[in-house]
This record gives sequence, C-alpha cells and structure tokens, in this order.
Amino acid sequence: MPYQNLLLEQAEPGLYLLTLKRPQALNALNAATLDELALAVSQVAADAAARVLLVTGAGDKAFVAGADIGEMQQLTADQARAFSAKGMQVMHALEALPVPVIALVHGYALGGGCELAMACDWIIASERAVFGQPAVNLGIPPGFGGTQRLARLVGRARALELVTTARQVKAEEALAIGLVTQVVPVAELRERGMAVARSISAKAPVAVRLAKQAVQRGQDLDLANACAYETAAFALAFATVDQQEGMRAFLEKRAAKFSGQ
Ligand code: CO8
Repeated sequence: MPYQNLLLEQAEPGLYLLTLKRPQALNALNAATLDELALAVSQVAADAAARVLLVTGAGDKAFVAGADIGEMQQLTADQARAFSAKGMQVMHALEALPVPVIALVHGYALGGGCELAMACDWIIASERAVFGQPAVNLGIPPGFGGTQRLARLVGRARALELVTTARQVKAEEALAIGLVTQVVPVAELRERGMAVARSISAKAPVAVRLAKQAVQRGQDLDLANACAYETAAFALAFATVDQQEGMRAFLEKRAAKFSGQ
C-alpha cells in the first residue's frame, strides 16, 4: 500500500511496525496523515496473522509533535469539529485493534502526538522522550482524546495540571506517573519494542486477543459486569486448540507450539 506520510512494514511475520514520517513537520498529524493512519490500522486489522503493532516516529527528534498547526490555523468551528472527529476515529480504531499496540516514543510526543501514544495499549519511552499537552498554548484544548485518556492513565488531578499548564514531562517523570511502562536508552528503543513484540507473538494468539479485549471492555463496566466479561472470555479460550496445546505442553514439560486455532 503506497503511503506518503507513514511507513507500514512487517518487521517479522505478524509483527507490524508503523512509522509516522513527515520530517518537515516533526511528524505532525495533518488530515492526510490521519487518513493514511486509518487505512494502515485497517490493514493490520484485516490480517488474521497480525500479532502486535508497534507505532513510532521517524527521525531522532520527535515521535509526533502534535496535530498540524499550520493546517489547523484556518479551520472554522465546523471544520475543527470534523478534524477532531477524524482524529478521534483514528485513535478509537487503533485502540480497538485486536492485537496489542505499543508506542515507541523517542522524542517529543506533544498534543496529538501524546494523544496518539496514549491511544496505544502502552508506551515504551526512550530516555529522551518528552510528553505534553500544549494545546492551551495555542488557544485550544486537546482534541484527539487527550483530556480523557490522560486522566484515565495518570488520574484526574495530574491530567488537569498537565492540560492546563502545558507543562512538559520527561521520560523519568512519565514513568513515575504511569504514563509509560518503561524507559530505555535511545539506541535500544526499537530492539526493546521488538523483544516485547516477539514475546507476545510467542503466546497463544487467541488468548492474547481475549485478554486485551477483557482489559479494555472491563474498564468501561462496573466490576461485576467486567468480571462476567472475563468469565466469558476465559470460557471461550477453552474452545481453542491452543488451550489444549498450552496445558498439554506444560504437563509434558515442553514448550508449547501455538497454532492460533
Ligand atoms: N504542526 C506543524 N508543524 C510543526 C509542528 C506541528 N505540531 N511541530 C513542529 N512543526 C514544524 C516547525 O514549524 C518547523 O518547521 P520549519 O522548519 O518549516 O520552521 C519544524 O517542524 C521543526 O520544528 P522546530 O523548528 O520548532 O523544532 P524545535 O526543535 O525548535 O522544537 C518542538 C521542537 C518543541 C516540538 C516545537 O516544534 C513545538 O513546540 N511544536 C509544536 C508542538 C505543539 O504545540 N503541538 C500541539 C499541537 S495542538 C494538538 O496537537 C491538539 C490535537 C487536537 C487537535 C484537534 C483540532 C480540532
């Protein structure tokens, strides 16, 4: 699939790597990039053999430096609503992918870039990563889900502090507040992401998908219904060949060979 503003490759079978690539604007998200992102996400969604998606930014300076300010400047309120809705749709689609999605953030992840990273299932950051929601500096609030996903990740008070002050957060603080799950040296970021992706792809694929769904759906439910959802997912796994294989392999003291069935 020919993309202008991103690269979608299978680094290894089932392991997709999506790289945002608009060097002239530090990979900022314009409407065309959001359209391509939507297409790329649907391409991964359509591949039953997909196991993990890694999302990163090209160049050494930025993951994504936000929504494209040049493009946003002239928007009317109606156009701004449509632009926000388009961004929201892409973030939802990314989040709804059945496989784990991991953001690899090596530089600036600001505004829409931070929102994109937060729409991934988790974030691995390099020591040079910088996060922030600077939209209020531009006279707007966040518009791609930042107010909501940030609050869910780091809590209401911290989210409010960050979106109202536009304060930037470096990698170590991002780790301390739960915005990222680990911080690694810059040179190791991609390999660390690949290592995590390989470890996931060695597990039973249906179980991984069921686990992701249960965590995600459960967050929007009360505890009793969320646990009922988990029970349903757990039961479903017992209809798979891989459940038989996984347990048999344990009892036979050998490594499991999962087929995805
Ligand atoms: N949009 C467009 N162009 C950008 C953006 C951006 N977000 N960020 C950087 N660029 C461009 C710069 O204009 C510059 O272009 P040029 O070389 O032609 O002058 C080039 O990228 C390099 O940037 P800098 O020279 O500024 O690089 P520095 O290393 O000096 O600074 C920073 C790097 C700190 C990342 C700086 O570029 C910066 O502050 N960028 C803007 C960050 C920002 O405010 N992002 C948030 C935007 S708001 C948002 O994302 C809300 C999303 C929801 C919107 C919904 C709308 C309806």
